[in-house]
Amino acid sequence: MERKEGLEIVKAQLTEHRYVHTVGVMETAIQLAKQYGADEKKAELAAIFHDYAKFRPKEEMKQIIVEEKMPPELLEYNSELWHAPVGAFLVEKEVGITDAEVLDAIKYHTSGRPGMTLLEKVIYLADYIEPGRHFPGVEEVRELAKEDLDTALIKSVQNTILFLMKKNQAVFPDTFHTYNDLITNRRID
Ligand code: DGI
Ligand code: FE
Ligand code: FE
Repeated sequence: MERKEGLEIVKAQLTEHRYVHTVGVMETAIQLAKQYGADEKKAELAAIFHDYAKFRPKEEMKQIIVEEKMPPELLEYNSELWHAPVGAFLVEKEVGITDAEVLDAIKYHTSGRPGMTLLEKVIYLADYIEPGRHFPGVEEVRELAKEDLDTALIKSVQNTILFLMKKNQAVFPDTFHTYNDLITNRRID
């Protein structure tokens, strides 16, 4: 699919703000893919569609999680987590994207998972550091991303866990598992 067509499809699903975010993720993902040797076209496609389901009604997402036998524990955690696996399902069904690597990058863009692929890491990180993001710590992760993908990823997962804990929110187990997997396989000092 061409970039223009993908962006038109996704624009209809999103608010203007979320669409601008999506374009930022796309540009950042292509740049990271170039830098770290991931497939640039797959990075572009996954980035364009990563938040496709962001504004679906909660009831619709809940129904898809149940009917498609997605992990039921998703329903016990923040509904913000749902748009990632539901998005992967819907872009296959409604848009006709079938590339499993692209679909997984969409599916795991919020929580990550142990053993993330290069493409999954690129999309997770691009979502975190795209130019429209302005939260504390993002600049540090942008700097780390220039040097080392895993180091930047570890910092962004740490920041996410700390952010949730400071707000007394539950942390989805896959988010911890992602952190443990990355930190076990690489030390940062
Ligand atoms: O969709 P975006 O806003 O671009 O970014 P995202 O897909 O990374 O979603 C971020 C939201 O998801 C944010 O509100 C925090 C929430 N979130 C991310 N990881 C976890 C989480 N919520 C819980 N409860 N547990 C998590 O591990
Ligand atoms: Fe998202
Ligand atoms: Fe996003």
